[in-house]
Amino acid sequence: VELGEFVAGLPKCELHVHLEGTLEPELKLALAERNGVDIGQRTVEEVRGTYRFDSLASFLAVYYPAMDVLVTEQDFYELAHAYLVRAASQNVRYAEVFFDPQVHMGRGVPFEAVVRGYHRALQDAERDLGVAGALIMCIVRDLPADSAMEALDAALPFKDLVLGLGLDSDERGNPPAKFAEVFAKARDEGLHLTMHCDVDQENTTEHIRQALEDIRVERIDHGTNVVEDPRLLEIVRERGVGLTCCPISNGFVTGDMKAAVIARLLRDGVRVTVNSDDPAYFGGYVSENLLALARSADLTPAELVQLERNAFEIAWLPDEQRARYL
Ligand code: ES4
Ligand code: ZN
Repeated sequence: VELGEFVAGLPKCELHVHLEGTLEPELKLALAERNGVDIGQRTVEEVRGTYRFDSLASFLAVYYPAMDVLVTEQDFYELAHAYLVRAASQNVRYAEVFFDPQVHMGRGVPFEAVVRGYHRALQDAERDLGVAGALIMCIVRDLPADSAMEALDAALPFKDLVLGLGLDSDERGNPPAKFAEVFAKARDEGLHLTMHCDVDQENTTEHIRQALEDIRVERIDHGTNVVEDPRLLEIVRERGVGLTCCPISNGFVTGDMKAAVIARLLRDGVRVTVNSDDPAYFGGYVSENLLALARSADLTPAELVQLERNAFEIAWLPDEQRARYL
């Protein structure tokens, strides 16, 4: 079997995808039109022309303004539904998906509209597409800690619809410690915890240390710089902390897919996984990420299977549901 076919057929679990990062140009233009929002471009080609990224900052400068087109519960539903259709077509069976409520709340969109739209899409996908899923709300780390706490408080009445809390956006000057109180409260409320420790950011190993030792997250999003500190790597192994890696995204943000380090961690038995991050912007869903990694690091089919086993193992699933996938 050719590698592309093998990847296509593999049952998959995606744990690191930002729903707002799945907004394809066609839907962006349709929502802009429907909501009377001027995004500055009128064709798919013009929209794609703005997708020139060589750093996290240059990506975020395109990513956040685009969210203005998302206004009603139905808009959020359609965004998540479109992602789930793509995921199902790639044989994704289970997905834990991120969203950024603070960005929407900051534009006057109620938390409830966001979470109900996304949740309804997940319910429909489980029934109609055979993809199950759950929501992880992310704190936008370049906003103040007070804003993060407000977002968590807004989420608590909808706690049944939110599985976990994450941390994303611009890492520079925004360490995990800035949100210690918010994450402590989320833990007390029964939420699962993860945080982005992006590849090659400033103070990256200190951020990984804070996430592991001070916040005690269960997973780290990206996190491959852990190889630079043997003590932290030992904590990751010992606790079975999962790393949700995104090779194509890493390629845009750092100029390097980090394929060699992801492969090394996989071969060393660390629970690394492969994910798409912002597929509409970086041009690859989970299958394209698996294929890019496999070609770059010469992965075997058995190693690709292990990547998906890792993902189902670190997913925040009840054991009886997990058993159905493993
Ligand atoms: C993100 Cl690539 C990346 N890094 C940090 N935060 C993000 N949110 C969406 N994509
Ligand atoms: Zn991410």
